[in-house]
Amino acid sequence: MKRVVSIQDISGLGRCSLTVALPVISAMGVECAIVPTAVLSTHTMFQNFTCVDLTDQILPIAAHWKSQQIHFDAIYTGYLASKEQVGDVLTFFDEMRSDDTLLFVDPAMADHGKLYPAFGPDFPGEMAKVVARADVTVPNITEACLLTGSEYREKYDEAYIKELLEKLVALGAKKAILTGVSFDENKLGVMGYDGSRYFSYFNDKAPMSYHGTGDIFSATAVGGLMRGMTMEEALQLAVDYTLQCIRVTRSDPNATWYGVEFEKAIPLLCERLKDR
Ligand code: PXL
Repeated sequence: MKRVVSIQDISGLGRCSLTVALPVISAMGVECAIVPTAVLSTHTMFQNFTCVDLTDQILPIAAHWKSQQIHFDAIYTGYLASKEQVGDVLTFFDEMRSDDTLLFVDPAMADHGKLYPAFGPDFPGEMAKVVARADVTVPNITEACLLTGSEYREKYDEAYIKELLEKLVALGAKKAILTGVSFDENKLGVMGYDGSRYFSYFNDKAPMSYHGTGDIFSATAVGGLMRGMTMEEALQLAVDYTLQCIRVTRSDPNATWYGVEFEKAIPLLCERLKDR
């Protein structure tokens, strides 16, 4: 069985970061080890959330695992608790990465044109150092703009997206995938670039956006890659599963007011992986 380690926060209530990565990656038949970057009561869009930063645990955890000769097939990073943490995450890469370890970086820090509330304006510059090391990075358009110092636009064309992708690859990422891309009001998906070729995949656009769906997308893409899918297959599955999570949530009149009910859509993941 492949083994991933996911480095991101655990928000105790609500479906995001590790409370999504763990169940989704496990359901895909891949082991998911974790390094929690912080423990929060909820994600940071809630008022008065609690937060304990675990920066001081990252390197001791790496040292212990190294002493046990633990091998990871992928290191998947998401929400980091502070800019001070970035240096330790980079050291974690140096310590724990083998030649065959995939570095998957979701620079989760912003959406809809704005940084998340816990971060100051200097955070994107620090996150860019993590992105620079990535084999695969999956920012949304807001994050890509902040990482590359580009102007954020709500309305755009393919040339704008391609330019963002080229700038992300110029930062050092081997493959860049922009999420939440839409060239047609009824379609939403991803566009990627590996330094020589562009690729894209779109499915239906749901009428509402939900918090935490970026984390569902990333966890699914990591799981798919670990199960031997090509990048394009893994991205297709990630787009389709994320959409299905939104659909099952919307179809339930008693849906909770927060997060998507990804649990109900897990059968889709199993179905799409059954012949692998
Ligand atoms: O889903 C991204 C995310 C993860 N973790 C925390 C967050 C957010 C987005 O707001 O606040 C703590």
